[in-house]
Formats: sequence, C-alpha cells, structure tokens
Amino acid sequence: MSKICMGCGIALQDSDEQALGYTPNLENNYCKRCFRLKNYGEKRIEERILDEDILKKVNSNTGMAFFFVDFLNINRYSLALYQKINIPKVLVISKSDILRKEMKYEKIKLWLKKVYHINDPILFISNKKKSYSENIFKVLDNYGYHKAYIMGITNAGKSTFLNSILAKHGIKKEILASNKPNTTLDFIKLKIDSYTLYDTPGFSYLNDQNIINKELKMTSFIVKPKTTFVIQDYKFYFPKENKVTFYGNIPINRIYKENKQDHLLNIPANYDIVLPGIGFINIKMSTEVYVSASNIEVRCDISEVEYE
Ligand SMILES: Nc1nc2c(ncn2[C@@H]2O[C@H](COP(=O)(O)OP(=O)(O)OP(=O)(O)O)[C@@H](O)[C@H]2O)c(=O)[nH]1
Ligand SMILES: [Mg+2]
Repeated sequence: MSKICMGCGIALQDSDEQALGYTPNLENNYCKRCFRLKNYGEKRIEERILDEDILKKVNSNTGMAFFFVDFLNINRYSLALYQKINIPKVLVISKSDILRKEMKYEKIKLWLKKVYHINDPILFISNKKKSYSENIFKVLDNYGYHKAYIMGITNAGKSTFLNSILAKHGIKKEILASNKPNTTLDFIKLKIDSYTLYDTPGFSYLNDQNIINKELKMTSFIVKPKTTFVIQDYKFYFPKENKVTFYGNIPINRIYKENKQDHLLNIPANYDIVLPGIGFINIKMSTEVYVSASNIEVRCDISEVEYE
C-alpha cells in the first residue's frame, strides 16, 4: 500500500504536480497542498470525495460511526446525511464550547429526539475544553467494537479531536486541521491501543462563508411592523409587530419599508428560523414572515420541548 499524506489522507505521489497528493520527495509526511495549508494557510479549490462515496465506504464496513456536527450546522440537511449511515452510530455535537450556558445538554438531547427523531446515543465534545474525548472509547467498549469512523460535517473539528486523542496517547502524529472547509480529503487510518479510528473527509455544508468558533451571542429585538431583517444574503420581512431573538455571531441590519415579494412563511409561536452555519432566529409570536430564500427550515425551539 502506498504511503498516505498525514494531512489530508490522499496517497502521496511525486509524478503529477497538479494532482492531489503531490510531493517532490516521497520521504515527506505531508503533500505539497497540506504543507502549504499548514504553513501558509493557503488552500485552492480542489476536487473532493462525494458525500455518497463517504457513506458507501462506511456503510460497506463494520464498526461504529461517530457523526460530528457543530450546533450551528444542526439542520434537516445535515441530519438527513446522518440518517443515511447504516452501521451503529452516535451523534456528536462538537464545539460544545460555543453553546450558551442556558443551553443544557439534556434539553438539547430531548429536542434532537423530538424534532429530528434521533434515537441513538448523543455525545457533546469540545476540543477547546478537552472534555469527553475518552467517552468514545467507553461507547466502543459498551457496544463491543474496536473500529470507529469519525465522520461528519466539514469543519466540525474531527481532525482536531483525533489529534487530541493521539497526543493523549503519546502518539507523535498530527493530522492537518484548519479553519477552511474540506481539509481532510480521504480516510486516514489511526491505530490507538487496540482500537482503529478513521478520520474521514467532512460532508460539505450549506454555508461556508462563516465559521463560528466562539460562544453564541444572543440579541433580542422588538420588531416594529414592516421591518426587514438582513442577515448576510437572507432577508426576513415582518408585516406585523413581534419579538425575536437572534442566536449567532454575525451582524444584523434592519430596514423599515414594505417588502412582500418574497416567499411567505407562517411561523408558529416560539419557533426558530434556521440559518445553516450562521445561527437561528427565535420568533416569539405566531406570524407571517416573507423570506428571501425558498426552502427555509422552521423548527420548534429548544425551550418548547418538555420532559415527559
Ligand atoms: N470552538 C471550537 N473550535 C474548534 C473545536 N475543534 C476544532 N475547532 C476549530 O474548527 C476548525 C476545523 O477543525 P478541523 O479539525 O480541521 O475540522 P474537520 O472536521 O476535520 O474538517 P474537515 O477535514 O474539513 O472535514 C479549526 O479552525 C479548529 O481550530 C472546538 O472544540 N471548539
Ligand atoms: Mg479533517
């Protein structure tokens, strides 16, 4: 088997400078692309393994899947990918340090179960706080597996997580992690004690303009009639007054004039409008909202789910 790049997982080669995996010297551990990304933060747009091919590869194997998604990328699109995994699986909410204190893990678990029908175990992991990284071994032991695929949405912190496990186990290898989407390009096999863990390429996400690695900010607004909120490329027009709270870390602009050209949504009280990768807007009172994008997801707010 040919040697693979420790950065991205692609087989190293010294024949085609334009192709992935190129290195001038096969003794190197990183290909030229990963060397440049690691040292200069440079990354070009490149071909990547298709989402279906990642799923096919995992589904045709044995072992467990740990699917990483950060809180802002929880939406029906990412969880539909999760549901396509056919081997025993665990949902991992990564970067849990971005959650606000009032967002309790138990409540989030209940919400994921009720709103997204997640019936598998759910773990919370923060590479910043180094919390719970050993929990995956406990889960593997409980299920009797020694092989795990660390999968999930791009930029969710999979490679960083594996690097912290490698370091903890005294293994001097480092996979490349970066704040750019699609850093890992192929499967990377890691032997840790009696376990085999695979780092895998991330699934592409809906919005790659923002990468939020800080605690979520919460901003509340009293909405006057005929207000449009502008959040990046999205516009939300409220014909009537309301109260809304935005969870996220990017600026919001307001415009006060009529604007009914867009898609009409009827939103129940205490529902959230989901802005994938950006945040969500909690709507206090049931209302009509005109939205600039079609196919916007609306879901019940975490505070609304009740313990039975
Ligand atoms: N706030 C926060 N940031 C994190 C955490 N873990 C990783 N990051 C940051 O998130 C970015 C992505 O990390 P990676 O480990 O490369 O993510 P990945 O899931 O391997 O991404 P792909 O290889 O593209 O699929 C980096 O800038 C990390 O520093 C975490 O627990 N909390
Ligand atoms: Mg990675």
